[in-house]
Parts: sequence; C-alpha cells; structure tokens
Amino acid sequence: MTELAAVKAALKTQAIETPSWAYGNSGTRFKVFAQQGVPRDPREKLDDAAKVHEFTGAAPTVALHIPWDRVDDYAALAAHAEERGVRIGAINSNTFQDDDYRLGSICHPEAGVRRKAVDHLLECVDIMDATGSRDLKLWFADGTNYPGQDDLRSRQDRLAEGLAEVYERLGEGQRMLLEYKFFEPAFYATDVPDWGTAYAHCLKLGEKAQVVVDTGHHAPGTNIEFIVATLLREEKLGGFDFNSRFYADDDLMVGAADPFQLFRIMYEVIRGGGYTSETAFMLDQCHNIEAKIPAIIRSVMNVQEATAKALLVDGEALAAAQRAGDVLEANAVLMDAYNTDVRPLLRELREESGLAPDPMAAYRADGWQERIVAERVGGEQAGWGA
Ligand code: PSV
Ligand code: MN
Repeated sequence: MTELAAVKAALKTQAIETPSWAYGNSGTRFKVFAQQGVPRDPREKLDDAAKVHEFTGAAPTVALHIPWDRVDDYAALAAHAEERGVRIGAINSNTFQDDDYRLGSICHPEAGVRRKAVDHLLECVDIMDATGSRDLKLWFADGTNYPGQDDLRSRQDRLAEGLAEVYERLGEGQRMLLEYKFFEPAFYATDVPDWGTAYAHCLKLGEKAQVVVDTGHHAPGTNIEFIVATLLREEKLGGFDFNSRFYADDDLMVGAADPFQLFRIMYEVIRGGGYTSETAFMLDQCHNIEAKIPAIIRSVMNVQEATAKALLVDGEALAAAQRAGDVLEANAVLMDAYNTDVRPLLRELREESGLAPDPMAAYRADGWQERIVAERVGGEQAGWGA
C-alpha cells in the first residue's frame, strides 16, 4: 500500500457517533429558539441521524439520552434505527434533572436519593441490553456550591460505591465511560472534576471502566492532547465527547473554535494506538441558532479533516527531527501536515465510496429539510428535558 492509500483506508474506517439531543431544540438559560422540522420523538431523531450518515458515510451510530429518549420498546427503536441504516450507540444517563438531585445524585448525602440515582443507571444498562449498546456514558452534575456544604471525601466514597454497583451489572462486552467536568452546575467543588479523578475511579473498578474526554470540559489553556496521550498510555481512554468551546461548556461544533487543537488531539490518538473501534468518537453538541442537521454534517466533516491531517504527519521525519533535537524541523513536520488542504482527498474518498463529494451540498439538494418542515407539524418538539 502506498502511504496515501493507507491514509485513505484509515479514513474509510472512521465512525463518528452523533448525539440524539443535537437534533432537538436547545438553547441557553436565556432562550431556547425553536426551529421548524425538529423531531418530536426518538424515532424522528434517528431519521435525522440517518440522513447525516447517508451523506457523510461516517456517522453510523447515534447516542441516546435517558429519559429524553425514553420509549416503551427499546428493541423496536433499535430495529427502527437499523431500518434507516444506523445503529444505537452509547446510552447517556441523566441524574441531574430531578428535584431530588439538588444536592447531588450518587454522591448525595441521603441514601434514598443515591438509591434512586443508581437504579436509574441500572435501568440504563437494561436499555443497553435491549439496544445492543456497548457503552454507558456517565456524567454527574454532582458537587457543592459552598465550602463546608458537604464532606468532599465522603462524597468520593459514595461515588465509588455507586459506580461499583453499576460496574457489577455490566454484561459481557459492555463498558462504562466516566466523564469529568471541571465546573458547572456546581461552582465550589465538582465530584468528578478532572481526568485524574475519573482515572482513579476507573482504575479501581476494572477494565470495563474507561475515561471519556469531553473537549468542552477543561479550563482554558489545558493541554487536552496531553491528557489523551496519558490516558491511552494507561489504556484508560474510552472515548470522546467532541465539541468546541470559547468560554465554558459552549457545546459548539467541534473543530469550529480551534481546529488546530482537534488536529493535535487526533494526532495523539493515532500516535497512541487509539484510532480503533475501542475508542468511541462521539459528538456532544447543541445547535442553538444554526440549522441542526447541516451543523452535525459539518461537525462530522471537521473531525474527518482533522483526522486526515493527523494521519498525514510524516512519523519518520518527525521522529528523526525529535531525535536530532531539531525543534524547528519537528514543529515544521507537524505543521506541514496541519496546513495540508485535505478537502480534495476527502472528496475523492467519498466518491470512491459512492457518496457525493460535498455532503453539505448533497444534503441541501436532497429535499429532506423541506420535507421535515412540511411534515413535522403538530406534536411536541424534542428538546432538553423532552
Ligand atoms: C453536560 O456537560 C453534558 O454536556 C455532559 O457532557 C453529557 O455528556 C451531556 O451533557 C449529556 O448529558
Ligand atoms: Mn459530554
């Protein structure tokens, strides 16, 4: 295989998971702007996700969020997805939207609330059994707003206990992916604030527990690719929630705010042997003012572009420059790959796979957007909490 053929072959295997919630209405705490044609139920979300896959060829799975995507029959929902050409991916739990969770969920001081939270997580594993999902994605809003509000150490003990019960319930081939986030909604202390805390819990739990890196969950200036390299080295990187941030957890399109950072992350993924199906490459985004389906298509393309550039890094030249201590040359090797216009390569690749070269234009020409605007009238649009 020529080098370019190897790059193309690697790109053809790429699978990016899209989140069901990105197809629904979303907003800030100030306003949710409703859009026409937005899905009214989980099936319609899957229909939209299928369109993203149809035009990109790179988004074969869709993450669900429980209870936002609660249905009576999950096996039937999975069958609906497959009919449309996609599959259900990670199951995301929600232990943050009930009044009971004011002081936390699995870290809550009261045993009754902790029980309720753990039961919800166990229910999510039941759903995984029905949908055939591999990953349970856990993000906890748990934390405290004031010093002294609760005992930091006891909260860690409760967290460990709750996670252990859920871990025991995981079946063959199932995993739990633990997300960290440095602040919000708690402002003083968050119970899983950083990769170190997530790593420590996952290490104790065992190999089915892995850390997930949400790119929007770090303080400004954090070297995320270093975290990626370290987690891969420790065999504890379960996957990504990709999105972009300028200020906080902005959930903007991945690769929009800082495409160079995304390239550096993908370079470390490839360098560390993480470019396999063992790593879940998921989007965790919300499209508040832009059209949702095209925004998700654009996001998938942004990940593809960053990956193509990362695959183009001349590893031998880089290693030689590093060995020689040639700082400028080593940096130039990396920048050469980053500065390559990979769009023609990706267009070619799509045509080889029987896809339109420009997924954005193909979606525009397809008529799906006009159809859903015309047909999805009445009913309640999906959105946060719906
Ligand atoms: C909240 O920060 C969050 O974005 C987490 O990252 C979860 O993955 C997602 O919401 C869905 O619960
Ligand atoms: Mn996330």
